Amino acid sequence: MSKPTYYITTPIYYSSGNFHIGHCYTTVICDAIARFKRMDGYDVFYLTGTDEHGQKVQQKAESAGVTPKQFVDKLYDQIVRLWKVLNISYDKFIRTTDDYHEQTVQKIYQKLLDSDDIYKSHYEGWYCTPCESFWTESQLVDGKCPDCGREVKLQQEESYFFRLSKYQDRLIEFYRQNPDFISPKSRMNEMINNFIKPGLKDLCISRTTFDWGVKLPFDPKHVAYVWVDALGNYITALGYLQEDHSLFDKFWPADLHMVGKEIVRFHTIIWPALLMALGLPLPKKVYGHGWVLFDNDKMSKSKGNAVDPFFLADRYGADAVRYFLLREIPFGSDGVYSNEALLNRTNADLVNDLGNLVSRTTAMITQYFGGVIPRPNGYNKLDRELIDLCEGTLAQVRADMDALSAPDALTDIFKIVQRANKYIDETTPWTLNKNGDKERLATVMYVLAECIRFAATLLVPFVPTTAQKIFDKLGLPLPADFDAIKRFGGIGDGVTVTKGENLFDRIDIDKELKELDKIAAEKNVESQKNSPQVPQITIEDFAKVKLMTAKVIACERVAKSDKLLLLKLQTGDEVRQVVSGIAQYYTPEYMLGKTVVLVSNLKPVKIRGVESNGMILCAADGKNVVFVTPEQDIGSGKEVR
Ligand code: ME8
Repeated sequence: MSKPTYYITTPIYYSSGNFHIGHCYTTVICDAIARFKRMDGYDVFYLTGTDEHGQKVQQKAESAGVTPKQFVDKLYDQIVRLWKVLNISYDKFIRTTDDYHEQTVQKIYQKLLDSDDIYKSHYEGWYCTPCESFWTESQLVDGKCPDCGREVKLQQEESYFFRLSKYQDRLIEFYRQNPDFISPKSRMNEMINNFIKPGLKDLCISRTTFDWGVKLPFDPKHVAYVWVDALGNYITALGYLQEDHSLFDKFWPADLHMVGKEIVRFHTIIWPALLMALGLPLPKKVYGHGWVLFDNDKMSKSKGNAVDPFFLADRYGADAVRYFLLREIPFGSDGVYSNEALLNRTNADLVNDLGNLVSRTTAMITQYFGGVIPRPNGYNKLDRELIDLCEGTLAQVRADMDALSAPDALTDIFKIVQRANKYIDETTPWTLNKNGDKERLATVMYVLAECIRFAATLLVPFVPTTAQKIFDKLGLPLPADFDAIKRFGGIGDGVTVTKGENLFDRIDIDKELKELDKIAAEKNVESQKNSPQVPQITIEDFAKVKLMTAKVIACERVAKSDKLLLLKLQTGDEVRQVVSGIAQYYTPEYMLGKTVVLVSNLKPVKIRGVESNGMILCAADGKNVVFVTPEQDIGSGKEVR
């Protein structure tokens, strides 16, 4: 009989920055689920990958002075290395720059055009470049992106639209018939109340202001909207619309799209509607997990609170990191990362509970039985309690994993570990030895070895390296599935244990936290050393710069440039023209009537053959550029100092 299939995906990761411990969360959870399902008899396909197109990547590559492809290649290398370090057992890694993916995205667009799900029009909306999302005025929060709180800019362009509005009723009906489609439940209400009820608008799904993307086959000056390109990965990776579509036939629809809560909207509204338009079955579940926070803020590289997973895995081992993420972050809600929490968790569970049980048991079997696990001699009531616990735990853990709750699964597995530690105290094997009660001692040792075997088998999906080490110590092969723990009593004759090194070394937490602070301070000094020194200037130096307010009275794009705007500025009675590199951030229409701050005594220069008399002041953070404006209307031509 063929095995049931299970198709699980992570989102594909943006290739625009370094990866932090928060990023590892989705992938580690999916890895635990995928490994669990494999051991539980499923034919699993676990997909992950990278999201490599879009304006953000193009801009970052430009600032780094490399091509977008060179830029994403470097991040691809980094993430593949990270997943290797963390032991992520994906079956396929997709890159949106892979040829087969790009070609299939083109076919998808063509199919949508042919079925009249796409039409050409104009778009005007508020665009958040970091999130690659368009928003309507009413969706903005304090005029900023509702997802990330950053600046948005008004953009207008010729675009193709997907008839999303047409699918509104079908989506609501689908949710009604599949109440578990969006999990946790609270996210379902969020989607319906915040997005569906106000009315779905058709979705702009092509861009013309940059070209790092999949070109539309029927209008190549347009590139595919990154989210359509990215969401498509879940089916292109399986061979959809390709010659070999056997994986697609076997695994689609997906059993689980695991995503962070901020991208549930894309996966539960846009993605199902696109699939409906393509005439494909919809995924069975989208789970929106919470965030790993740092000082109660979402961890992110740009906020400077990112924690480096390479460093942590190297210092404490990949399994300590995996265990922390799986056990400590309450599933479905946000959880906080701190070095202290990681070290406490490691010491309490991995060193004290698990490490102690394994080292005490192997040491006693070595001391009392020359290392060979003895045969049991009949079980008493106390033993039966442990046997029942072991035999009942798989069903319990399976139920936890069906509810996708790794923290509960680990809590249940550790009940065996904790119970077995208590059993050592209750049975006092050293007394049995002293009293010469070898028969009882043999049973106690056997029960303990079996408890370890049960716990370690169940731990394989969560901490695979540690589980392997435990099986090595027990002198048993790593089990490939859970069949081996259906019945207590699986350890046969003549199995020899080795005590060897500790599974985890105890951490002196106070000392280690000080050490980590020292390392962080050294890193800080290092990065400051590497940043160029800015020379100090005197007030006289500064006085040489003549700054004044100026009103934009006309504005247009500079021909053949997608970066430059030509602004006509009123400064008191005078009018002058300035070329500014803000076309990717502001439209000419938006700039009209705005007051800017002008560096008025810059020597005139020609930019792209157009004379520029001065420069307008802008603030930039590497992603966004915003112009500086007086806090109140003060008129044009006023001195700024
Ligand atoms: O969203 N805590 O990619 P991404 C928990 N390319 N999870 C976090 C996190 C944190 N602090 N930071 C990031 C994208 N993540 C798109 C997806 S799919 C068609 C396109 C999670 O690199 C995040 O929630 O920003 C998401 O699940 C994953 O990392 C990738 O995020």
